[in-house]
Amino acid sequence: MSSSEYEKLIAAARRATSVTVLTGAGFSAESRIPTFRDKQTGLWEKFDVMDLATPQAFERDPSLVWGWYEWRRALVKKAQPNAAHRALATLEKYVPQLTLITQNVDDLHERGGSQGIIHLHGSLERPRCVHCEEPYAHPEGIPDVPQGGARVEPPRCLACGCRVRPGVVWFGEPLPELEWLAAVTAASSCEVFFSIGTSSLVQPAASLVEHARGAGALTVQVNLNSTDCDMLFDFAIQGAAGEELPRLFRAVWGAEAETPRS
Ligand code: BV8
Ligand code: ZN
Repeated sequence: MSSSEYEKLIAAARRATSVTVLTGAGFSAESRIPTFRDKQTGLWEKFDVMDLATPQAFERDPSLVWGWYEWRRALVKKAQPNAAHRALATLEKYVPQLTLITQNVDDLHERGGSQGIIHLHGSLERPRCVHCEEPYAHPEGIPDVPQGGARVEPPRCLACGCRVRPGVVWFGEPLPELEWLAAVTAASSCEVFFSIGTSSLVQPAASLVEHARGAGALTVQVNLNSTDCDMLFDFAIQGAAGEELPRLFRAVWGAEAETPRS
């Protein structure tokens, strides 16, 4: 993006009092959490995400799928929120109406200090019974899954004895209604819509930018690479979220991200 373009973005965004942000797996990449586009490693190397993140996969091989989620949960537990998480959390103090919508199932936005996060695709921290939907509480501590991954037998529901499943939205499953409604409302009523760290390939989350455009919002994409949806955005900043967000939020709102609490 040219410097004059960047100045235009700063001037336009500065007037905004309502901002909606959609984040994807790229937001957690600088916390060393692999994205969906990254090649899988270890036991998962020969599986496509689509072969693991579906109800059919869990039905077919519950230990393989539960092991993959426990391996991912261990990665998140060992990870720290990055500069992008902190910059976004700080922005809440500068923008009167800031809504954060995430496709991510990790809790790094929460641990980075953001509030009131809309999780469109569920959370690793909310497993539930596959049959009676009874919530299940993970045991304390970091799941003990070997580096290369392993099959792990899912725990059993304390209420009915059926298997516990990850609390995420799998491909082919509907998004949680209230969260989706809140996300569409926030995208359709903001002055600036940011889409950060997402390949914009997964629906219906990727359609939120259309709702924002339809409502006349200024649309901004921040992504390490260009995506197939670049042309849907008024501004497309190519760079790492951990570098671009602190820079942009400082330039627009004078937002200074706090130094990480030790
Ligand atoms: C639905 C939870 C309907 C699980 C996820 C056939 C049947 C049914 C549905 C469909 C179908 N065909 C298509 C669909 C729709 C389907 C879909 O979109 N498929 C895609 C593959 C085409 N959608 C669904 O199935 C949805 N449900 O449609 O239901 C319905 C209605 C009523 C009744 C029944 C059914 C459900 C979709 C949710 C799937 N679950 N996650 C889990 O996590 O395991 S999606 C998963 O992908 C994650 O949430 C992830 O966040 C999300 C999207 O990926 P991204 O976040 O964009 O991550 P990605 O790796 O792709 O990209 C990372 C980006 O970051 C890259 O662009 C990279 O350049 C950038 N980046 C990297 N580093 C950085 C960076 N950017 C900035 N800074 C950096 N440092
Ligand atoms: Zn149950």
